[in-house]
Amino acid sequence: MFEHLQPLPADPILNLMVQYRQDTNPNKVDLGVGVYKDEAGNTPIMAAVTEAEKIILATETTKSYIGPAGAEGFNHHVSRLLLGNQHSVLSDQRLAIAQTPGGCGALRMAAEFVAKCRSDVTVWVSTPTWANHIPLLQGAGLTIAEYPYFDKDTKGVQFDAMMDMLSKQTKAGDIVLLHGCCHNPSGADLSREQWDAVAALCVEKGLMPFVDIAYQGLGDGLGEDAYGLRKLADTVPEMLIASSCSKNFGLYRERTGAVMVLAASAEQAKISGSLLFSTIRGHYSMPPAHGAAIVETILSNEKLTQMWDTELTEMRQRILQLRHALADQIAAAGCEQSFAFIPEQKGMFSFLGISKEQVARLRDEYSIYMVDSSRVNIAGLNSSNLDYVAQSLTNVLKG
Ligand code: PLP
Ligand code: TYF
Repeated sequence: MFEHLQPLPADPILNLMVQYRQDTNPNKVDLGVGVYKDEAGNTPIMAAVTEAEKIILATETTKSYIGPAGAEGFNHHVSRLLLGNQHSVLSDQRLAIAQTPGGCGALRMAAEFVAKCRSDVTVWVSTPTWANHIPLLQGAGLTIAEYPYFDKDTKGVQFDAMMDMLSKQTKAGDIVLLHGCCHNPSGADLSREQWDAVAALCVEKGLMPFVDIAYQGLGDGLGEDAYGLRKLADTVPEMLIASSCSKNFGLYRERTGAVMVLAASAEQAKISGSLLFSTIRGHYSMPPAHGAAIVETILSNEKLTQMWDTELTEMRQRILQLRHALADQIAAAGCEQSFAFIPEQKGMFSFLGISKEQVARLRDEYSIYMVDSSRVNIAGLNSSNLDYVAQSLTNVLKG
């Protein structure tokens, strides 16, 4: 049965973690996998999470099964965190929602759900997009096409080319995958006016938006980062959302996320929910409980919500400071190339815009790790390694 199998390549991002761990250089710097790090280079458990865990430990009475939709309280709070408390989608009961194992689980369940609705659908993804989007969507049998997104020259969004492609090459019923905020891997986000235009185009062309939001609160703020998602939910009749609590609650390994289907009516939302839950049953039956219990405990308690919000704000501000500091330090190191675009971008990632060979030199000669595309995790920088990174990059760019 297994003799004919050939080894497959490892996840290029997760594999960087392994390489980094094996490196014995005391100056090594990890700018690879997208996890938040503090000034000491640690990925801490948020204080609000620890407090919530104490409450859960003291009050939990059962570990009995829960069901494919997961915890109702978690779903209630997460839908409000994303859509806002007053959204008409909620009062009109046009939402079907399920707690999922992380944003990946949400993406895959949304894809499987779509494949059951219509197998001939095309999902349009940005060029580039998060590498995992491709296997998660293709694994459900969906066809993928790409729309232009990141502009290597301006370091922003090629918005005219994106709109041109989406208006001319798509057909009604096609799905457009959009990063809700903090685009992974480029850090280049749509402006509010651009979100408005995308929403109008979706209505005009009958396209269904599918928003992947994994960094809410790490760009401009919790509400600010949901602008595009809320605008779409205000505008279009149907929409999909995959959300993740991995980054903004620091719950990575607890696998906590949610999938949402916004339907045209309450009746269709109910039927969509039944299809979604049946899809989940066919994959993993029901999600793990602990991460969602933490999020529910935080968001249902005013004091803990405040504590979490304060901590998340500190994380966001630290990333922004690092963005400025990196651009400034590279300039101070005498680099001819400008990196002034870095503070303009959002969230954890930016492309340095250097070649694969230069990325390899930084890794092999300086023990600085980043994804081959030159994507860096800004949160991996701190005051002890910033100078070293800026100087090493400048050396490599000098040739
Ligand atoms: N979507 C994007 C764009 C991501 O970067 C990530 C990774 O963190 C996810 C979704 C889902 O992550 P997780 O499954 O860890 O919640
Ligand atoms: O892009 C990143 O680094 C994060 C973390 O299979 C991640 O989104 C990377 C790879 C993966 C799952 C999560």
